[in-house]
Amino acid sequence: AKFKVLSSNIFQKLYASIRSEPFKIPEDDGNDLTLTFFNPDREGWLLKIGGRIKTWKRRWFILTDSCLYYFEYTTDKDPIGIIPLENLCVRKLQDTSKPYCLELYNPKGQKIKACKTENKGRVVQGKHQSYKLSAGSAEERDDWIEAIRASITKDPFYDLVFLRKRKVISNTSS
Ligand code: 4IP
Repeated sequence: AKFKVLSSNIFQKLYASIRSEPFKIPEDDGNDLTLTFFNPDREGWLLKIGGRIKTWKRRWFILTDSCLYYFEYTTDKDPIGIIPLENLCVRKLQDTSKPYCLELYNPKGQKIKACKTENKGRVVQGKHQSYKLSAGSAEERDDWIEAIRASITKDPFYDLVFLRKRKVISNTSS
């Protein structure tokens, strides 16, 4: 009998609480990237040359979750472009027009998969064969290269595949 009293009391409380504050699915339109950029691996200004039209633009870059995002202003919420770093490589580059260059490229020689928002707000595919970037100093360039490399290899899938490969190798060799 005691149990009954207790449980009906709990149900009454539950009922009252749901009545006063109904269950609601939290509002989220899936477009809020604030959390994505909360604790990046690295961020800073870099110059970037265009894909087809070769103009240098100063852009704010954020490296996080194996992706490189670039913005016009540091305070912008939405990036102009997003470059997933999966399957890409990064290297130092000598360029005649800008100092301290680095390049993101696809070792298979294919065009880089990326997306960007055009002036009118339309999202289109990137048109870069490679991304050529210029840092403010040799040190910054080297730090970017290091951070990008670390971010690429931090990919959980990469680790998973790496571990499996190692397992296969150790199984076949024993
Ligand atoms: C643009 O040149 C900018 O450099 C763009 O950079 C670049 O897009 C365009 O490349 C290039 O044509 P103009 O502004 O002189 O027209 P941003 O988008 O940072 O402003 P990317 O793809 O580098 O973002 P193409 O490939 O779209 O022509």
